[in-house]
Amino acid sequence: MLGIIKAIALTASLVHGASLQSVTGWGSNPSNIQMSIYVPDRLASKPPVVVALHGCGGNGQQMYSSSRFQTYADQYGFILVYPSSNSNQGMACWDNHSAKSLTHDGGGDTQGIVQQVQYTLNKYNGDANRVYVIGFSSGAMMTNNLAATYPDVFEAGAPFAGVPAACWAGAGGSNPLNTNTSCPNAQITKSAQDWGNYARNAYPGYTGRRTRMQIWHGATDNLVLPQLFQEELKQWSNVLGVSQVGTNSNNPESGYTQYLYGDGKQLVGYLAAGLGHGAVPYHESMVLSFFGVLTTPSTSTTTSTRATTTTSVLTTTPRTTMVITTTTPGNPGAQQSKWGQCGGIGWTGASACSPPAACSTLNPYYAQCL
Ligand SMILES: *[C@@H]1O[C@H](CO)[C@@H](O)[C@H](O)[C@H]1NC(C)=O
Ligand SMILES: CC(=O)N[C@H]1CO[C@H](CO)[C@@H](O)[C@@H]1O
Repeated sequence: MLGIIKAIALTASLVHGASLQSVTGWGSNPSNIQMSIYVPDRLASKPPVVVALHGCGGNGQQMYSSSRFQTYADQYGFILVYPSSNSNQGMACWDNHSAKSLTHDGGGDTQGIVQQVQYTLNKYNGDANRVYVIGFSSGAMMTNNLAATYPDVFEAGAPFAGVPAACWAGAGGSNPLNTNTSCPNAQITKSAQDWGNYARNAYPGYTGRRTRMQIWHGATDNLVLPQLFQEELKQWSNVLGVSQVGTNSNNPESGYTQYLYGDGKQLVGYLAAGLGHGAVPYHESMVLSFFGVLTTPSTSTTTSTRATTTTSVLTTTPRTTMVITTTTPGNPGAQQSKWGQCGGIGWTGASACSPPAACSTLNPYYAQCL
């Protein structure tokens, strides 16, 4: 009996062989950010690299545990990079407003993230033509900024609840606690041409390939208003040179409206009725198929001896089968400030919010002080 239990425990540890690892020494790191990486046991021979960016108050670990991208990495052999931003006044957000971050090789967060990508490509012999970025909220804003500043690096991107590239430009700071919230309040609206110019000006003189975009937003997002979804579409339709051909309701599922541009391969948007900030699920398989990474690797190399056992077991026991019951209690003594995380699976930080903010469960993985 004991033997069986031991065998099961051993199998479990073999199944979850790969894990999130923190990495140092990956580059000059101009803005003091951090890097974590998830390298599946069974790696494609020239693996694609997908960067996943957290929202304000989060970090790479939280982004990892609040999404299921790694289950697909296990299956398809691509690498995931989870950067963590430098914390700003106790609240870690991405620098989405400064000229440093809004300029190609400007010495800001965008450059640091690209250094993490270069490190990963070099170390694992990755495919430089297959690098992608996905992000939520502040991370979605960075996704747009990365598409503007590094179209040469990112082949496609998927922002969830973001704003157009350079929407915060000139705000001097763009923490949601700031007084100047013109951008997320949709007081900055521009023509497609003007938004396009903003993106192009992030990398003057560049004439190469542009980042394809799949854009997601909740129609009742009252932190980053849904109008910003339209502004993002305007920006990328101009940059990518594609026009809207129509909308399709209940696509990909009930309550979602698809905004289709051209054949949908360059630009497509999904607006989710009745969903607020942080409530739109990542739709990992749609994002990853848009990127084009859900193809079975032709050849694979093993990074550890665990590899032989993982494949078959993982397909039957992905993390997605996790049963979601309650919000993790977290640390009851501490208080989280407004917009910070206050619960969710794997969360061990503060579970109370500084009044008048109250803890609101946005999805099983993420509760936020609102
Ligand atoms: C507020 O921020 C916007 C950019 O988001 C900027 O254009 C505007 O000048 C800023 N307003 C003030 C008063 O600083
Ligand atoms: C809404 C949002 O994420 N804004 C962030 C943009 O970047 C600045 C600078 O790091 C942050 O302070 C904001 O919170």
